[in-house]
Amino acid sequence: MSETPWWQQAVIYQIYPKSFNDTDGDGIGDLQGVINKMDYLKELGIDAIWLCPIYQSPQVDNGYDITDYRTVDLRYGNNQDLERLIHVAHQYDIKIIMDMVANHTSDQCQWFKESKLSRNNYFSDWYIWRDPKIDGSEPNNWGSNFGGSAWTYVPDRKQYYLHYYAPGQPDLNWENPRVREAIYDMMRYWKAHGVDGWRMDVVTSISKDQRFLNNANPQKLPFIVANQNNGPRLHEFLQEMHKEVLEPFSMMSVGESPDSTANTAYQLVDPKRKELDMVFTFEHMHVDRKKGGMNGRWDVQAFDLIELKHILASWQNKLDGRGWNALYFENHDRARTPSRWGNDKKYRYESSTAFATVLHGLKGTPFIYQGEEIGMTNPNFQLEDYEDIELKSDYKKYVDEYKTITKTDFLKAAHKISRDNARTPMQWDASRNSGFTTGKPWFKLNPNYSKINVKNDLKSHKSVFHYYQYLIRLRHENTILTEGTFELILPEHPQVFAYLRQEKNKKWLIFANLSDQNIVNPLTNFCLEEKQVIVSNYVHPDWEKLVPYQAAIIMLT
Ligand code: TEU
Repeated sequence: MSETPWWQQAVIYQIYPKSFNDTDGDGIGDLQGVINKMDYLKELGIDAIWLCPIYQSPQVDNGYDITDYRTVDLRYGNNQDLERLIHVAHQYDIKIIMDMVANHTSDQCQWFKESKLSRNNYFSDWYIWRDPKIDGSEPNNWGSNFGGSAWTYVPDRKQYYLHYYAPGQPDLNWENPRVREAIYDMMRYWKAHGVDGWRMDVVTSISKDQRFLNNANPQKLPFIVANQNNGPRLHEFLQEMHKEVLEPFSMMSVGESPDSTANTAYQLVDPKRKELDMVFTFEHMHVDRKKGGMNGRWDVQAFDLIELKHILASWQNKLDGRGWNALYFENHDRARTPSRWGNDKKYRYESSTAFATVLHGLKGTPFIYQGEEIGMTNPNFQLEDYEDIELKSDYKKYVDEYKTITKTDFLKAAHKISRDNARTPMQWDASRNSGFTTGKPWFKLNPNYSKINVKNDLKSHKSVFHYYQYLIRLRHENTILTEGTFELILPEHPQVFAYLRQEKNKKWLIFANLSDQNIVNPLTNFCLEEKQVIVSNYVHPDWEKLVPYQAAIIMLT
C-alpha cells in the first residue's frame, strides 16, 4: 500500500500577503511580515501555507495579473525574502504552496508586449488572437468576468485578444506547446527554490473550444459569460503537467474549478487519472444565490442549509475512493462566514466555531483563510470604500447599464458576499491600524478591529483561535477524521447539520445547530453524555435542546 500523502493529513492556511502583515510601513503586507508571524502559525498548528500571488504585477486584480512569474513584486520584498520565507517555514515544518496563475498573464508581461506587436514574431501565438468580424466587431459574444466583452482590439495587429477577466489579464494560448513548456519550466524553477505545491487559479479554463462559437443568448445581451471551463483539451493538458512536473517533482496540486460538481470532479482528482490532487468546488458557495437571477453573485437569497448539506455530503460520497476533497468556506474571493451564513452580532464566536466544526469534521483537507481563525467579519463598507475590480465592474454592468438591480440592493449584496469582505487587513491587536501597518493601509480596515483581533481573541475564554487550534490537533491525532467513512444523518433537518464518521470500531458524531434559535435536540437517540464530548463550543451543554449555533464532536464508540 502506498503511504498517505502529506496533504491528506494537513490543514492549510491561506495568506493574502497584501493584507497580512506590513513590516516596512508602506501600508502593504510583505513577505517579511509572513516570516514574523511564523510562531503564530505554528501555534495554530497548520501544516502548510498557501501564499496568494506575490509575483511582479501591476495589481489590476491584486496580483492575479502577473508580469514576471519568477520575480517577487517589490511591494512584497524580493526573491531573497521569498527564499528566506520558504527556508524559515520549512524549519517550522510548514510547507509552502504558491499560487499559479497560468490561465492568463498581465498585459504588461513581456510575452504579451511582444505578442501584440505583430502576427509573426516568436510570441505572436502565445495568446489567443482572432480577426474582427467583417463589421469590425468582436469575434464572438463571449463576456469577461469583469464586465463587457472578453475581447479587446489591438490596432497594431488589427486583431482582438481574449481575456476571460480584465483586459489587463490576457488569456494564454495553451494550444501552443511553448506556452505550456514555459509554465512547466516556471513550476520547476520554484520547485528548485523549495516550493512544495500549487494552488492553480481557474485552471479548468486553460483549454478553449477552438471553434469559438457564440454563447447562447436568449435575452439578447451584448456579451455572455458562460462555458469558460472544462474545454476539450483540459484533461490532456493536466495529464501533461502531471507527467512533466507534478509527479517527477512530487508537488501537491489543488485546482480552482468553478464548474465542477460532485458527479464530475473525479475526472480531475481520481489519482488513477494523474491530473490534480484536489479541486476547490464552487457548488457549496452558491447556496445563498438565487438560481437563474440576472445579476450573478449579487442575487443573494437566504442561506439554504439543506442544500449545503446535500452538496457537501454528495462530494464526500461521490469522491470516496476516487479523489480527495478540499474543504473551505472562506478564501480571498468569499465573504466571512459568521457574517454571511452565521450571526456576527450576537453569536460571532458560536457561529464561527459551529461552521468550523462541521467543515473540519469532514473527510478532506481543510483550508483556513487568514482571519477566519479569529472570527473576522464583513466590514459593511460604503460603495466608495470598496476596491475590488469585480465589484466595480459588476456595479457598472448591473446597476448602471442593465439596471437589473438597484444601488441599494447591490450594496446590501456587497455587504453579504463581495470579495472585499475578506480582503481587509488582518486584525492583530487594538493599536492604530490593528498592528497591520505603521503606515497608511492600502485598504480600509474593518472598524471593529479594536474589539476583534488576535490579541483579544487569544486571551478570551471564548477564543475562536483556540477552537480552531483544537480542531487542527484533532485531525492530526485521530485517523478517524482523515480516513473514516462519512454518513450524513438528518439530511432534511432545516437547522442541524449532523453526520457520523466511522473507522474500525470507532464512531464519532459531528453536529451543529446552524441557526440562532433554541431547538429541540433531534439527536437525543444517540444518548449524548458530557463524558463523551471531544469538543464543544458551549460549556456544560444541556442535551435536551440545542442552543444557537451549538456544535460538538461526540465519541459514540
Ligand atoms: O477566481 C476566479 C473566480 O472564479 C472568481 O473570481 C469568479 O470568476 C468571479 O468571482 C465571478 O463571480 C480566481 C481568483 O481566485 C480571483 O481572485 C481572480 O480575480 C480570478 O481568478 C482571476 O485571476
